[in-house]
Amino acid sequence: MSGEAFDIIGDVHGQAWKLLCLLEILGYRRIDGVWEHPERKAIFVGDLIDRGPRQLETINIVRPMVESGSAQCVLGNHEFNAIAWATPHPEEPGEHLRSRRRASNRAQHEAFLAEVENTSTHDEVIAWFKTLPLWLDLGAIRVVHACWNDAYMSRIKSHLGPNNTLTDDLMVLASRDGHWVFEAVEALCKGLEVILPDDLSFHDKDGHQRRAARVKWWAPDFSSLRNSTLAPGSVLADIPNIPLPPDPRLKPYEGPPVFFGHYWRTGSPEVMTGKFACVDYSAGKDGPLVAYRWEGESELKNAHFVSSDGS
Ligand SMILES: [Mn+2]
Repeated sequence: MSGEAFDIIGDVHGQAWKLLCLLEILGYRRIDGVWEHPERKAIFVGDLIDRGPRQLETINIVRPMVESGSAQCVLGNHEFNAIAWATPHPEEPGEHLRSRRRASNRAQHEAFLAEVENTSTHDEVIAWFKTLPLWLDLGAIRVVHACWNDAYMSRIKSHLGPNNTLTDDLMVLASRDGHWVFEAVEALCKGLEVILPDDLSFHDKDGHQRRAARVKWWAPDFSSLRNSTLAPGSVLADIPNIPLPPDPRLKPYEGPPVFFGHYWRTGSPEVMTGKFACVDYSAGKDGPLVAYRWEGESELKNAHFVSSDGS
């Protein structure tokens, strides 16, 4: 085996216990308070926080790994939202970049706030989130939270801080609905969506009605709206088998394998294609925490997934 070997770990969402079990299975050991592996590095795909029962413990496992060089971690939409929640709005006194007036915003962030609100730890954790890159391009593999998109990445790259981080100025623009920076960060951290035709809609996992569906941006082509859409089975059959409307955001991907999280997958872990692997299998709910053990291959394999349900 040449070069480095990586374990790409899915969205933890505060499930520290599942993470500890997974690190054990992967052969990591805790040395002077830091989990490390003699031959491998971990990469977290983001969404460390929200939902689960052990928010700070999760941070206190991952952050020392990142700071010691035993792991890297990209920014997930939940870390992005946490920064926006904590950042005063520059133009609207008393407001924040993510509105605290909306009950759903607080509800989504409640497990995290319950552990840190009104403590200095909150500020420290947010300051650390601001150091997380939007994506990692390691040459032989690439990692992003939700969607690899060369067009948005090349457009935003020159505005980013060191190590592909969001600057304070970009945080403001990324929180302004309709701004291109908002669109770019949404794409990378939440994926791409298309509006469904003919008034089709469905209810998502949180019960919200959706008129737009996530796109399988990893698809080899976009010739069928039904086959390139991540809608629930109940509505999928009603989505017509027509090509997607022309969309400059959607181009067949060229490059090394891409790892990502975000999609709350279920069932046994499988690569999307030999070039794409999602490592989010709903650990934030009742699913296992999943890792992909990468050993240098350019064609990803199902046999390389490792999971822990915390038992
Ligand atoms: Mn996510």
